Amino acid sequence: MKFFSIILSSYVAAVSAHMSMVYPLARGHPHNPNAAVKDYDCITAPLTSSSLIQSGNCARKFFPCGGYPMDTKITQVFYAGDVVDVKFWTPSLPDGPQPGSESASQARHNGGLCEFSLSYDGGKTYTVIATYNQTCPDIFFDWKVKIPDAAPSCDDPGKCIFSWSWINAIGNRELYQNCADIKLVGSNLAKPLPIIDITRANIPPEFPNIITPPGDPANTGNTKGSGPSSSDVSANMALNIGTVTNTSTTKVVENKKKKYSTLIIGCVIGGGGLVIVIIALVIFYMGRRRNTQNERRLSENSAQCNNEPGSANISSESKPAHSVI
Ligand SMILES: [Cu+2]
Repeated sequence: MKFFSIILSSYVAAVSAHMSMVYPLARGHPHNPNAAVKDYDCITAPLTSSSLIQSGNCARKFFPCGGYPMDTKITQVFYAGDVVDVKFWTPSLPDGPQPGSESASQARHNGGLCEFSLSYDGGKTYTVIATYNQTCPDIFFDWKVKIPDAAPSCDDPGKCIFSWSWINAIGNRELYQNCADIKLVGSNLAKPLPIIDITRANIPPEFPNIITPPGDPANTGNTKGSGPSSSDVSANMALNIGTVTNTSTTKVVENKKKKYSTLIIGCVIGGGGLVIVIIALVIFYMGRRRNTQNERRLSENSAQCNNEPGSANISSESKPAHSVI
């Protein structure tokens, strides 16, 4: 027994015993059958800044995703609207939580701030889809994360990522991140999710903000904590991120069509009306012209009549030129 515990303690000492995401399976995770590399020693280590060559015994872990290559095969498929029960793993309890192991160290640093996010571009931009304050992470609990109903599909290997990032409550100021390669089946009518960035801190000079989030109120240090708070769970489940452009778009298109057809009908009616008005004007003008011509002809005739002898002199004053001296 003593021998076993010596072996166990040396194993624990050899690895960087912090936390990692085991469901969904992260890139580089020793349990991930499709991991391009399996990092037994340092999957749980924090990210490091460019000013450091390595972190403890671990090689430098770049942002994003610790610099691990994408999985060789993408087999983890999630659907829009799914509630994912995220699970964590720590090398000090390699077989997961066991009865009686609640007081074992998970190196969870009394929790802190966990953010779960989706990235559609391989970890450049993020949409945080769930936040757990104070008590996360902890291998003894599942952490519910809802894939937004309006999440668009993502089937571009290496680009579609389910990310867990963590800022620890106690200990060195650190930022942890694990990324799972996933395929996402969503609505084809969904718009790209809005950018809701993860908290980028604690790795200067890349992320110079130094943040210490509040920790688990149970203050259990590295052992089992109080788990996800009901207020965090309900807030995460109530999130409604993104938009699906189904009925509203169709309606907009229909309305546009309606508008255009009304406009066309209006134009036709208007145009027809204009033609009728023009024809009426032409008829009216022709009629008037004819009347004028008739009148002129009549007056010419009557003038001729006046000049003839014996005819009644209607207005002798108006014709002085004709008076004979
Ligand atoms: Cu640590």
